[in-house]
Amino acid sequence: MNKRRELPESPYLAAASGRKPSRVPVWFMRQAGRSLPEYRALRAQNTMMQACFDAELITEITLQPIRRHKVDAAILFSDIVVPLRASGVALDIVPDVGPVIEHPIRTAGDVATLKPLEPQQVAPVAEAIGMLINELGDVPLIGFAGAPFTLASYLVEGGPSRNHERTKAMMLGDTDTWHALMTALTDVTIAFLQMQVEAGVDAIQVFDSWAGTLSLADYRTYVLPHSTRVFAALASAGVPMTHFGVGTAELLGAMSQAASGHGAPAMVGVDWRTALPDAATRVVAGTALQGNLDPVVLLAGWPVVERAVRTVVEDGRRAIDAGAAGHVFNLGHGVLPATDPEIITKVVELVHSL
Ligand code: 1CP
Repeated sequence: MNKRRELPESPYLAAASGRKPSRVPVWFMRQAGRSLPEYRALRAQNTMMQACFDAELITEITLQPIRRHKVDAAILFSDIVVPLRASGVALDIVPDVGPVIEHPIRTAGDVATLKPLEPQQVAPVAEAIGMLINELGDVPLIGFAGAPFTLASYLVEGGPSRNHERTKAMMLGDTDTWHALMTALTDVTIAFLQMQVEAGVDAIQVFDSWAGTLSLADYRTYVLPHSTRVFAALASAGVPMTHFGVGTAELLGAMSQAASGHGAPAMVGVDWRTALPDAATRVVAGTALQGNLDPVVLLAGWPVVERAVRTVVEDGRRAIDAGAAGHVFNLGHGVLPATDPEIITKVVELVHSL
């Protein structure tokens, strides 16, 4: 049994589930975090990893953008590498860099050192979810995890990377090790998401941020079966499931296939390179779309922002006319640290007024 709430009025849950929302829902990837002075103040006293394993801090940082921007969904404050760290991988999140892995995973022997995630290793995250669903009222809480490919890219490269070259070299040149790594990471992702669903999150999003580095053929061969297993394992919860990546114009069909057909509502995240009505023709019928304002637009001054926001909302309506099950307004990728939080608040007000 889980503790899931019924939120029939939530515009986010309606749009993500193919029902008609009372208004266009809006939230922002990376809405919690570095664009907010109240976040920077908390982080000045705690490392990222301390924050990610402290239920009170997770709760407070998750709520900060809800109080400020009145968005239609909260996203759990955590990171895609949290379940890896919890299951015993030596890693840190380094300021202004991102995840750094102490011993990169490059051989079959390295893969064999990876251990399954036990739910009690992420107990503070479960505790925070329990506190959040009490605090959030009728705002839904989105849980998340990294998709196996994007997790693999950090483990194999040892940190952030531009070309993902060691990752792709293993994938293409040592396929047995690759599939063993992807299988282990798929298990970790499923365990992390199952814990979140049991703790009460109202929706989940799987971040395959760097999948866009792959050709469609390679994505289908080396990634799709593993990502499909993630969604298939989570579907029985019945919560909307979103699959997101950047630079995925050619992969939208395959990524929606991974998330669809398991019996739970499916949504695909679209970046700014693909117009929403075009994305609607690429995804599996019955899929909702999320996106797709270029995050850089938020740095270009209000007149530019206003025009671009109106275009995305209109494109969302045209996407629904073209067959999309719904539209959730978001950015095409995360909020950039330099973004003025007041612009974000104004975007929320504008989307809600349209
Ligand atoms: O305060 C700091 O210095 C840490 C900055 C930071 C924050 C606030 C990192 C390091 N992670 C996070 C939180 C985070 N990460 C959230 C919750 C906040 C929110 O969304 O409101 C989420 C959903 C993530 C997910 C995440 N982490 C992704 C997928 C989403 C995306 O943006 O593509 C990825 C790729 C990461 C890795 C990561 N963690 C942190 C950084 C800077 C990065 C990216 C590094 C890189 O460029 O490869």
